[in-house]
Amino acid sequence: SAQVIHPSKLKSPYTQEQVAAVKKDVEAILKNKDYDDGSIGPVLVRLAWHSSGTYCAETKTGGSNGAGMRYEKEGGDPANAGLQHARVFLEPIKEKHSWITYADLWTLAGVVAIKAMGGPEIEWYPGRTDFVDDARVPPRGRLPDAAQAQDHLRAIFYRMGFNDQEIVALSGAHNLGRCHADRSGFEGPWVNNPTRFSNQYYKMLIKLKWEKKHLGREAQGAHWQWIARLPHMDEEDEPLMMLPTDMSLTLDDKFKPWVEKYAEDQDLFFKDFAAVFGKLIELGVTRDESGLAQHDGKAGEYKSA
Ligand code: ZEM
Repeated sequence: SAQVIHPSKLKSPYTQEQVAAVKKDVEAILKNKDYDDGSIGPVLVRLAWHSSGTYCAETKTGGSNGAGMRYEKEGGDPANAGLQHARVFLEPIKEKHSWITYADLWTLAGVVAIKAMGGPEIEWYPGRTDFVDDARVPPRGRLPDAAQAQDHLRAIFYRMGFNDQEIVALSGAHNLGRCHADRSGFEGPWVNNPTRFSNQYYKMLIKLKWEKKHLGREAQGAHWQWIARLPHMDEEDEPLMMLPTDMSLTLDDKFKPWVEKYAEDQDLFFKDFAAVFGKLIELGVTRDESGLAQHDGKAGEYKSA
C-alpha cells in the first residue's frame, strides 16, 4: 500500500489557535446540571466512538470521516439512538467555529471530554472532511450488540483491526455515562461516579456479585442485564449495571487477564486506553499531502510515528 505520512507531519487545515478555541468551548459546555449525572461528557465520548466504530478494514468503508451520522441512513440506525443529544449540544460550537468540519468536531469533542473528566491525553489530528460518499456509507449493524457475547465482540472489533487487549482497553470507556431505557433498552451506570474517568469499571466487573435482571424489552434487543450494589447502597438506590457483552470479558480466557491487569493498574489502563482511542478515531481517515482525508478509501494506512 502507498506510503502515507503520519498526520503529525502533515499540514493542518486549522491553526493551533483555532483548535485551542474549540477545545476551550467544548470544555465550557461539559458540566450541565440538567443532564444525566451532571455532564454531557459521556454522550460526547459515545458520539466519537459511534462515528468511528463503523469502520471495516477490509473494504475501507465506515469510520469518522464524512460525519455520516448527520443523515438518516447512519443517524437513524437504532444503535445510534440518543446521539442526537450530543450533536445538538455541539451545534452552537459548530456555528461559532464554522471552519471546523463536523467529523473533526465530533472526534475532538470526545477527546476533550475524556481529558476533562480526568482521563488521559489522547492524540487527535485534524483533516476529516464532511464529504459523504454514498457508496461508502456503512450498512447498519456494524456497531456492537450489547445482548451478545465475546464471539460477537471479536467479530465486530477484529473487523475494525483491533486485537483482544485493545477490545478490553476500549471497553473501559464504560467507566463513563450510563444506559438509558429509551435509547438502548438497558438502564443504569456501570460505576458509581460515571463522570470521572478511571479503572473502576474493571474493579466492579471483578469484585461485585452480579445478578441477572430481566428487562423484557425484547423489541429493543434488551432481554436482561447484570445488576449489583456496592456495600453502602440501599435497596432503593439505583444499582450498578453490566451489559451481557461487558460480563463476557470476564468469561473469556484471553480477555480476562486484561480485565485483571487494568483493574490493578490504572496507569497501564490510561496508557493503553489513550493509544487505542487514538487509533479508533483515526480509522478510515487517510490523508493526502494536503492534510485532508481522502474519501475514496484508496489511500494506504499510516504507521504510528
Ligand atoms: Zn458503549 N454503550 N458499547 N462504548 N458507551 C453504551 C453507552 C456508552 C456497547 C454498548 O452496547 C453500549 C464502547 C463499546 C461498547 C460508551 C463508550 C464506548 C450503551 C448505552 C450501550 C448499550 C446507550 C444508552 O442507552 O444511552 C457495546 C456492546 C460495546 C462493545 C464493547 C466503546 C469502545 C466506547 C468508547 C471507547 C459511552 C461513553 C457510553 C455512555 C453514553 C451516555 O450517554 O452516558
